[in-house]
Amino acid sequence: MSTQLFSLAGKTALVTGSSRGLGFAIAEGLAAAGARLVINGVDAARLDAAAAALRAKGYTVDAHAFDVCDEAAVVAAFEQLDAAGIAVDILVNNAGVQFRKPMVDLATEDWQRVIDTNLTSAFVVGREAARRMIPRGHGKIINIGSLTSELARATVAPYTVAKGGIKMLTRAMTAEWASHNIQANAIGPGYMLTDMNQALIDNPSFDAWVKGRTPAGRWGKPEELIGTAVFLASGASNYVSGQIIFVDGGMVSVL
Ligand code: GCO
Repeated sequence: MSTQLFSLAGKTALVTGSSRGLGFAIAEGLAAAGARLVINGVDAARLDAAAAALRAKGYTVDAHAFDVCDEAAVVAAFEQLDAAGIAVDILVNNAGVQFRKPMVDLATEDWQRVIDTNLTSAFVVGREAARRMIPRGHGKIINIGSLTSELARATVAPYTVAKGGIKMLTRAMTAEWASHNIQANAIGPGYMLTDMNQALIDNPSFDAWVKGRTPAGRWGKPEELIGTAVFLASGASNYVSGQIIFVDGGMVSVL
């Protein structure tokens, strides 16, 4: 099989929330497969450091600091890309936050913030990207879900609901955009070694639970998402849409 099938040469990928963690790993992997990068985050200094690290590896990187929850900022960012002649071929909706608290103690404003960041932003950024992909006749959208797109855990209700919504938003995008040759799919990471999970990693009983509950017997590494991301971003997946691929060491498949 030709490796060209998985090449992203000549393509531009926008990865939201890519100054660190899963987003940074996915962005680096897409660049290694040939993509030009547009990276994003809310912290300009952290984003510039990420851009410098990626450029040091020879990748072509534009950095756009904006809050995916700020619709006006998202629209302005796409207008800046338009003006610069940068067409987004691949969108990775990765930006997200976690907030752990039992629902009986959860303030509605905290619920809403997680839903807005993890789900609504994927709709808004996806809509702006699709408005440009449709006339060009092609596009790839990769929404970052979670094993919590499928399974619930106590104390992370808004995250779980948002990630469940990501799974169905991916199908809704397919329903409306597959006819325009836009493939929308999702990746469902399992328990990954990221800053967002550091409190869990450092908790000996939670660490033991993850290792016991995960058939692979370990936490996942962010770079272990790259292969699935490149597949879904490439011509190898032109007839795949509406799917969520769990990269979770087998957790959602086994009791
Ligand atoms: C938690 C974790 C999970 C992780 C996991 C699923 O508190 O249970 O933050 O929600 O994000 O990697 O994607």
